Parts: sequence; C-alpha cells; structure tokens
Amino acid sequence: MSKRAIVTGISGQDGSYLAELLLDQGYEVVGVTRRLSAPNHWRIEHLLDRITLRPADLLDQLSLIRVIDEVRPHELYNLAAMSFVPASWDQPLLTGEYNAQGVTRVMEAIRQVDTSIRVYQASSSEMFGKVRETPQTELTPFYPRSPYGVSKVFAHYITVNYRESYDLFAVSGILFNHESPRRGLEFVTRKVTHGAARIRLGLADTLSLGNLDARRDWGFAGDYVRAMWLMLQQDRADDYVIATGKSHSVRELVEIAFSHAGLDWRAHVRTDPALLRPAEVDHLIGNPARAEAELGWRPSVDFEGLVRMMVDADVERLSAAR
Ligand code: NAP
Ligand code: G4F
Repeated sequence: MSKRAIVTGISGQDGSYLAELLLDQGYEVVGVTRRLSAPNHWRIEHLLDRITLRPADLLDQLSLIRVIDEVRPHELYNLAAMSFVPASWDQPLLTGEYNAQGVTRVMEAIRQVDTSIRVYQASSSEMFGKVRETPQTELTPFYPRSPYGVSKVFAHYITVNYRESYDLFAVSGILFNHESPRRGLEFVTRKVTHGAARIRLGLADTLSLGNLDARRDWGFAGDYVRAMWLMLQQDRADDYVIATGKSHSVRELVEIAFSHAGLDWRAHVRTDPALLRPAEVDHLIGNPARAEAELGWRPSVDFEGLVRMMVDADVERLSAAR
C-alpha cells in the first residue's frame, strides 16, 4: 500500500521539490492550497496530473480538520507560511496568525483526527537571529530579530509541546536558507541572479540591494526537502538543524552571480538604504552534525554551484521569453 502525504504550501519553492521527491518515493501526494482569485501553480504545473490539490487555509481550523480527516495521510508536511522576513514588519499580526497560530491549528487538527499522523514543521534559522553562539546547533538559544522569527519560535515550541503533551510524531526542521531557480523573486539570491541575467541580456542596467555584509549559510532547496522526508522516517521524533556549515556574504553572492553572467558587479549594483531592515540578522551558519550522524543527510550542491545554477536558469528563462 502506498503512503499518503499532505503538503501544505505545495505551491511554494519547497512544496514543489518535496512533492517531486514524495512522488518518486511512490507516495500519493495531496497538496493544500488556499483560495486565490487566480491559481499560482507555476512551480507545480508539471506535477498537476500526478498530485491532488485540496483547498484549506492556515487561518481556518475547520478547513484543516476537514482535509486531514478526508485524506487521512500517513505524513503531513506543514510548509505553508508567510515566508518573506521584511513583510513581517509590515503585517506582524497576520504573520503571527499564519506562522504561529496556523501551526497550532495544524497540530490541533492532527490531534483531533488521528494522532498517528507524522508531522513535519518548517522551522527556520531566523529563530537564532542575534546569534548566541557560532555555529548554531539544535541546542543554541533563540533570539529572533523580526516578527517572522518570533512567529517561527512560537511554531517551533508548539510543535515540541504537542510532541511532549500528546505523544505526536511531530518534528521541527530548523532549516537554514535554501534556494533554487524556483525561489521567489523578492529573496536576495533570486533577486541577484535574476537581476544579473536581466543586465546581461540588456533588459536592465542596475540592481538595488540592501545590506551587502549580511552572511547566510545558503544551500540548495532540492537537498533540504530530502532532509524533511528523512526526519519523518526515523524511529524517534526529534529536531534537526539542516545547513551546509559554510557561510557567505551577500557581496560574495553578487560577485559570483555577476561574474558568471560575464559582468563587473561594481558597474551595476547600487545600495539603497530603504532596503535595510529595522533589525538585521548579521550572520547565520549552522552545524548539521546531528543530521549527518542520525539522518545520513549531506548537501550535494555547493554555494558556487547553486548560484551558477540559478543564473543559468534565469538567463535561459528570460531568453526564452524574449
Ligand atoms: P514560499 O515559496 O514562500 O512558499 C510558501 C507557501 O505557503 C506557498 O505555497 C503559499 O501559498 C503558502 N501559504 C502562505 N500562507 C498560507 C495560508 N494562509 N494558507 C495556506 N497556504 C499558505 O516558501 P518556501 O521557501 O517554500 O518555504 C517553505 C517553508 O519553510 C515556510 O514555512 C518557510 O517559512 C520555511 N523556511 C524556508 C526557508 C528557506 O530558506 N526557503 C528556510 C527556513 C524555513 P501561495 O502560493 O498561495 O502564496
Ligand atoms: O534572502 P533574504 O530575504 O532571506 P532571509 O531574510 O534570510 O530569510 C529567508 O531565510 C530564512 C532562513 O534563515 C527563512 F526562514 C525565510 O523564510 C527566508 O526564506 O535575505 C537574506 C539577507 C538578509 O540579511 C538581507 O538583509 O540578504 C540581505 N539583503 C541585502 N539586500 C537583501 C537585499 N534581502 C532581500 N530580500 N533583498 C535585498 O535587496
């Protein structure tokens, strides 16, 4: 009998890669999408004949209970969230409703329908914020620096709490930044690779960025969804840091992307104070030792390979559209 999985946030970057992985593993995949006036399926268009989409919203408890009750999945991956950090200062209450109480609603729906459903919660390295130690591990204290980070800390602890209170197989994956050609255009990696591709093709001349000194531990999304799946296949539910163990600055990202596009970044990149954040996370770097030892997980794409992959994909996409 094949396993069934529900993926919330299936229309997002991670949802699309996770759906591919689960289909490859023989799962029946049910994606949860919220109602929009027009579908947002560009990342999962190629999967639509192999997955089922069901409507539900993290804001609506009954819709979550209904879909879980009707599908009766073996596993649920809760990836849906308001995921763009700057937007969380503009809409802090809504961010909390989606990312914090939305997770309580998911956990509560599982508790009410079937406590044997295994659940993955998409936690974030943004929880470490103003970091208390370097590199960060599963034991590093949290110090979030944005409403987004605060909401994810709540989500992390409600996941742990449902595990400890109701014996749910509930795990929290503390994932560091992961990127791909399917990354949203507002995130810095894709903004840079798309910007470099546009300049290379003569469609633009400049690119405005914020803090070039910020450092992140960037990996490839395709590798990171494999870690999510592995976490739900263990004998015991636990929380894991997923990271490459290497960090790079936004400036290094820009240098590699522009040079791969055959450009001198200094001639095109401007800094705009309006893009600075009210409170910045300066440097994130994770220690994935537990994931390596217990899950056997290792990343397969390095930073340069990731940036080059994204620039190539953007050049190809923009060239085809011309
Ligand atoms: P993403 O591309 O922004 O996708 C977010 C998904 O959530 C979209 O499918 C979106 O649907 C859905 N969603 C948002 N609000 C919803 C609601 N109220 N009800 C139902 N669905 C809703 O994000 P991602 O990069 O794939 O990240 C996946 C998860 O991992 C998120 O929880 C994110 O916070 C977390 N995370 C990401 C990273 C990273 O570096 N990518 C690192 C750590 C943690 P629409 O298409 O309708 O907008
Ligand atoms: O690409 P970013 O917007 O990602 P950020 O804030 O690190 O958040 C991402 O990773 C988290 C995991 O740590 C996820 F939980 C979250 O959902 C999201 O996927 O910004 C990265 C860095 C920041 O320090 C930012 O200040 O890049 C800096 N940056 C510099 N110029 C910029 C820009 N970021 C954006 N988005 N746009 C700029 O122009």
